[in-house]
Amino acid sequence: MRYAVLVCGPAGSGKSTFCSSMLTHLQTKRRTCHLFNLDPAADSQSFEYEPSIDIRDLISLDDVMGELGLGPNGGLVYCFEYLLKNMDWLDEELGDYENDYLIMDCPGQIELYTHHPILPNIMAHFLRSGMRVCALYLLESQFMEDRYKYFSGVLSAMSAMVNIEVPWINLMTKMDLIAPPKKHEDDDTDNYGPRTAIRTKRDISKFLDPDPDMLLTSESGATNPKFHRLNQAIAQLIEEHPLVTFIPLDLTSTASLEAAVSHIDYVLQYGEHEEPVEPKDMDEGDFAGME
Ligand SMILES: Nc1nc2c(ncn2[C@@H]2O[C@H](COP(=O)(O)OP(=O)(O)O)[C@@H](O)[C@H]2O)c(=O)[nH]1
Ligand SMILES: [Mg+2]
Repeated sequence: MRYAVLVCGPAGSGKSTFCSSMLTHLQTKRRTCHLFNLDPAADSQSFEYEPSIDIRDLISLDDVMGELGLGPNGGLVYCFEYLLKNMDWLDEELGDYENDYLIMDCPGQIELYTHHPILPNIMAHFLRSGMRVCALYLLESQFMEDRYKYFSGVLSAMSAMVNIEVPWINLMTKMDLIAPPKKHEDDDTDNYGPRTAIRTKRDISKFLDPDPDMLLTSESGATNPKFHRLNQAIAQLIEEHPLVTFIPLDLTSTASLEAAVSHIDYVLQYGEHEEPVEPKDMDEGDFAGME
């Protein structure tokens, strides 16, 4: 059985770093894993591991921009459409891999996830060739610092899920950067300021399992009723369609990476002949910064 994990998320969310960490981790577990670079604009120096499959071997963004006079975004779309027309190239590249994990590192352009047919088509192609697939959506923990930014991140994850219809896991990355001051450990107040300060474990769980009430503070109603109504509608959407929850990821902790990998294995039902293994979870307080 072959497995493909699509790593999505906005620019800077930690996709490439996660791919490297996952490759290192699987290698120490003696599992074979290959990197598939799907970013035609990737800088070679940014890879810790040489990609086994690389869209840049098929088409180069520089060539596309130079010869067709396209800008970087149009060029990117052109590269992907070119890949879709040349899927036999991909099949050839995939040729010999067996019982392997393929990790696909994507570019960060958000429109790629939310409304282009490109990634759903690639995933459908993998499914047709008998692979098991799943997608990850990475959002970085800085999104938790501002609740409006956070909910826009939740909505982007939601629309990516709806667009790319495969089993899906959301990861809240860079959890090592969330370290509340120790004196606030027992502070349980629900006193969100205009900017949400993360102070307790309970605060964190509201972001891992989105609590729409965070959008509904009286202050937004007082200042701008239209804005308040919009927030109410978004809160209702999230409440009625609780599609998005996040698994926390702190790459400074092996246990955290292992927990994320166990979720991915579970979703992929990794290991054909083995009994499905329930994913492990970490206690939400088990981050390096929260000891
Ligand atoms: N503190 C911290 N920084 C990270 C982590 N993962 C990635 N970064 C940093 O975030 C930046 C963007 O990461 P990158 O993997 O290139 O993101 P991409 O654009 O999604 O591929 C880099 O400077 C990384 O070093 C993490 O778990 N913790
Ligand atoms: Mg990257």
